[in-house]
Amino acid sequence: MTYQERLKWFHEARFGIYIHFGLYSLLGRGEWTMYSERIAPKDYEGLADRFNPSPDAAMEWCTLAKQAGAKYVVLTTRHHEGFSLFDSKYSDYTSAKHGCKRDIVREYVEAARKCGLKVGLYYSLLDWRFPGYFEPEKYPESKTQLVDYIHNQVRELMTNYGQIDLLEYDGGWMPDLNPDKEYRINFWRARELNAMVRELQPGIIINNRSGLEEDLDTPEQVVKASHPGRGWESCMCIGDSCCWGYTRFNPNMKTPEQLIQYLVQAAQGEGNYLLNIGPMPDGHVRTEEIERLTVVGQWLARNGEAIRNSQRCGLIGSSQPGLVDLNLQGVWTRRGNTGYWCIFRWPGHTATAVRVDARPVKAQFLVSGEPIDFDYNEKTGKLKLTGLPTLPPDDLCTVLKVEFASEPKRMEEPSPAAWLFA
Ligand code: FHN
Repeated sequence: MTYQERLKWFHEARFGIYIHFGLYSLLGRGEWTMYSERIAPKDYEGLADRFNPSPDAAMEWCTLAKQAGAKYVVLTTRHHEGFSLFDSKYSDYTSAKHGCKRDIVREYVEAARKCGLKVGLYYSLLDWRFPGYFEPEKYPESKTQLVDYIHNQVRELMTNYGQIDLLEYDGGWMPDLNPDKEYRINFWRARELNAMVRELQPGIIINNRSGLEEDLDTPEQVVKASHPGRGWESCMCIGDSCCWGYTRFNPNMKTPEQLIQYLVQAAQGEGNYLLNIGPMPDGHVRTEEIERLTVVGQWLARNGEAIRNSQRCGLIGSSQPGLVDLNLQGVWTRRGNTGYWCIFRWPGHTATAVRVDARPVKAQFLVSGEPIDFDYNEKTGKLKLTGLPTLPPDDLCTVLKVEFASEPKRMEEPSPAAWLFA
């Protein structure tokens, strides 16, 4: 299978839901609590016996993801705290042996498949319980134990749950943030690890957080396109950036408008948006998150054509690195010769695009199909969509679909000041 073939579903999807759930969820202060508060394992591990998510939690996450218009989900099977949400021969510190005594990963994988979602598993390489992670030279045995342990657990995840579509490593950095990539790769024996994963799951997509580039770049809390041809996915919290796991007081929840803008920006760069939820201690999703995801899903149901399988668009407003041109209204996505102008800041009666190097043949509102009049000056490249309503038809983001005679590109200007005399 070629790289393009493996990534086909991923590009079609453009939108996924991340789920951070673990013992930290019981504390309500985010997933880094154990480390940030330096809670020793002996004092932390007691949480495991209180871990008892509702039996329908996994189905609730997946139903919500589907309702949000996501095409895949990614669950933290084991975060940095080290508690596994799956049954493991290599650890008793799991949801199968404590508290609810259930294999949450199995419930999740089954729920995702029932909902028709692609299955992603998150797995943290680092585990704060091992001194050998923090001080490998002082605790070499612990370091070896940790690395053997993660190889064994990843093998279990890749063997026991049928087809896994996406593996998202995390926590591959060194505690001193040593930037030497080769050191990290050797520390985790990442080449061997990923070769094993690919043998067990030939179609899988693997992210870049084991130190190896693999298939996907994964910028965090920002939307940042990789070079053309390379798969990428921006992951983001709904609330504050340190709150992936349930954070009871989480004041800065993004609005649905903001979430949709991030999704559109990812789509315009031919990338994906992985939006996180942090279920509550009982596994249910908080109302603030349900409400936002529902609105995003309603918008996507109407405007998905502009997002799924999107390609980069060379028009202004399409984030060409190094260029200062801005389109103030919104951004363009593209499929073939069709441009989708996703307008966040409604301009009123006329929407003007400049430096358009392709002849428009048809313009319409994406949702209603209602035609839009346009005026195009082939010489200057100015395109005006006219007769628009005073108020935006969609408060969240209105999409204007423009079919061009060829792939829409940015027109070269004879000189930077030429437009002053046009
Ligand atoms: O430390 C983690 C964090 O808790 C969260 O899981 C994110 C999600 O991508 N990754 C790490 C930071 O890069």
